[in-house]
Amino acid sequence: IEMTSQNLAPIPELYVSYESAQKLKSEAADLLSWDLSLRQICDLELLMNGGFNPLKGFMTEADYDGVVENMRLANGNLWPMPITLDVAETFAEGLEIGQDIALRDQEGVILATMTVTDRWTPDKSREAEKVFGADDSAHPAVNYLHNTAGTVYLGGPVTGIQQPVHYDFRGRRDTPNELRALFRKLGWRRVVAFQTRNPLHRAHQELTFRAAKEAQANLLIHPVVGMTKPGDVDHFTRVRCYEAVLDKYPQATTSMSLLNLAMRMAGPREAVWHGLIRANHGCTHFIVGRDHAGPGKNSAGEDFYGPYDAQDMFRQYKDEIGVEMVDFKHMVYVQERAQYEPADEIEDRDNVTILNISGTELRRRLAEGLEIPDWFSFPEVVAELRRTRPPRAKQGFTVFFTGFSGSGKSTIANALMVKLMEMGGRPVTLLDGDIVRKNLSSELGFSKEHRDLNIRRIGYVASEITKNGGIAICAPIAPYAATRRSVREEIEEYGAFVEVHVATSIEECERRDRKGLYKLARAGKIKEFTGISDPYDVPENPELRLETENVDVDNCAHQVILKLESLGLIAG
Ligand code: PPS
Repeated sequence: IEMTSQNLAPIPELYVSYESAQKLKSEAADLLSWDLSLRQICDLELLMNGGFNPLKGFMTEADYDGVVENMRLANGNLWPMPITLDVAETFAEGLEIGQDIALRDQEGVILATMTVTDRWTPDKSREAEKVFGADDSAHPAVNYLHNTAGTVYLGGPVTGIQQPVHYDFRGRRDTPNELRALFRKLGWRRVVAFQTRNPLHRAHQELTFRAAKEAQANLLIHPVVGMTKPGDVDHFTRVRCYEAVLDKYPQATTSMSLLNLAMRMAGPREAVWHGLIRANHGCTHFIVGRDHAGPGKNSAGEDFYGPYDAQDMFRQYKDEIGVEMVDFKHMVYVQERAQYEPADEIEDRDNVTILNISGTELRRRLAEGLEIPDWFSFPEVVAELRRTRPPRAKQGFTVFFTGFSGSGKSTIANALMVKLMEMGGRPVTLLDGDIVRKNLSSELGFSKEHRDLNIRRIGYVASEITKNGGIAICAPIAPYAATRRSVREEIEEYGAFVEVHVATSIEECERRDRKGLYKLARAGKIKEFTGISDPYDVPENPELRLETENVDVDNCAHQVILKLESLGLIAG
């Protein structure tokens, strides 16, 4: 593909002029407002700036159906990913078709208006099956679909008022038209884009450099800074790493721009989507690697997609995507020759030593403070990673007890706290069920909504403590698996989450009945009582399961300490 002057011409944006925007902004004070989620803000930004061209707004039902079923908009255009405005049912109910609503960021700043032409309740299981390949909540986007996204979708054209505000790396963010203008100015006629959500090490630098050489193109490092896979290295750290790596390319061949995309980890469909987005950003080539945008393992422990499914699908639609695929050469280090080589082109294979450090191994070495060799990465990158990922014994973490009322959670949690305080080193906070209900959640009852809210509050406080290097011990009932999982994800961004199931049986709890609550529950005097008249999802894979019958408290707390030691969270 050779870029013509035509495809570096500006692409359509959804913004109105400055004057119209001012007018719209004041008129919008009377409109019903929807406060956008973080993911919706990412989507809206790319809708408005043309990154999602040809979309003109959040999808209508007809576009959504086409996209879900066969990756095509109602007009036949290729588009693999639903871009929908999911809202709460209560919000949707109050709307009339044809009505304009204001779309606001999380501080209330109005970013756009939308004319609601469509409102429907999607079949989320169908969406999961068709778009992500399985209705399995181990997939981060399926989990989001079922547990975070609203139940009703709204569709309709968007009128852009202003870009979402970013205070970080402002000089590194470009709209599609800004990149097109840059390429025009630099005279870059062929540009190969590299999509990434991970820090770049030597192998990436080698492969992107080779890809650019092969395509006789300039290189655009185009990392995602919107939303990536839960647990990824935060984008602040990554951008500092990318900046260090930029210096390693021959001068003036390579540029970097940050993309505020919310990834879905949809493998093959995602690769096609990424290609369309890069075409909009003025690129001519796109690198697709092994397991592109892979979501990891499904709940049966198998990969969601085959390693080369993304490349196959990209090839299938290549004429419509508008960028040419450069398939990723898996690069490995050949010790005897002290250089990186494509894994499938190694000469004299039987007589050389091939070295490789997987992502998992890298995380392990960071967590344990072990050596990361020079052949693997750049010293500047390793230094950045060590700054954000200190060894585990210096990071904050959360111990999250869950179990029935009267199972012994609080007692064990208290004993654990005292033992940790005896050891010293990090501040410890106990967020016991009863304490939280007094200080944070005094207005809440025991409905599903209220319990979820209660656990989310605990999770929020624990994540802040973990982020700041402390130890949070939580001891609520926390009966719902999905809520526990979302708390886990929130905390794992900053440190370890150690789930401890206090597995005392309901019969034993009732027999002990320390607070006399079971008696009241049996008599119907307490409604929605966990284990009696309300559900409890038994944790499937807790880090530790404690049997408390015939085991004393000290021993239970000691088992937790041993677990923490084996996880490297406290020095042995
Ligand atoms: S939850 O579900 O996680 O929000 O519950 P939690 O905040 O841990 O609160 C549980 C304590 O509240 C008392 N209690 C009840 N528990 C369960 N179901 C009902 N309906 C209920 N009503 C009051 C009970 O004493 C729990 O304390 P623990 O420490 O768990 O025994």
